[in-house]
Amino acid sequence: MGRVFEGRLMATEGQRFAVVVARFNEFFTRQLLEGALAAFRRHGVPEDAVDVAWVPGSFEIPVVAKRLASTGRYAAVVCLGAIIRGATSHFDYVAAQAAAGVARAGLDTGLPVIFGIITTDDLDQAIDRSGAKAGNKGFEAAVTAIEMADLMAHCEA
Ligand code: INI
Repeated sequence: MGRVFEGRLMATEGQRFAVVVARFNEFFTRQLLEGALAAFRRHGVPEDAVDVAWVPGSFEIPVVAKRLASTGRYAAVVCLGAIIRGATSHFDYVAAQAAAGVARAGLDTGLPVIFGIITTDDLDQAIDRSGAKAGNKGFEAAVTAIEMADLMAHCEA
């Protein structure tokens, strides 16, 4: 076997992270943000090494994520939002563009841009994913950011 690249779940000293969080459905996104900040804290990232940008809705996340990813200041960018299905097809447009935009922000900048946007059929599913039965997707997204940041640093060496 050749080399194996694997990211560790501990942040390296000096690494900074950015979080882009949507205000829409803030009841849930605040919980996701709390989860993400707890994950950073518990994996050795000092509080002042995490910058947070609030945007109006999940549709606006990608452009800000790309801007922050382009600064060269961060090891990874975490995107947090809550898109909850309603009576119209609006959900599908917002969810599709948010997902595609987050992926593009990562590919365009070469930085890990993590998809921590929950997309749910109803409020119950949103509750489950923002700190109840199914955990906290914000926490998971921050852990993914730490792992990806470390992996990318190893892939360069
Ligand atoms: N934005 C969300 O983050 N979640 C939603 O569930 C949502 N719905 O359902 O409408 C939502 N819409 C707003 C959207 O993200 C933009 O802010 C708006 O369209 C202006 O561009």
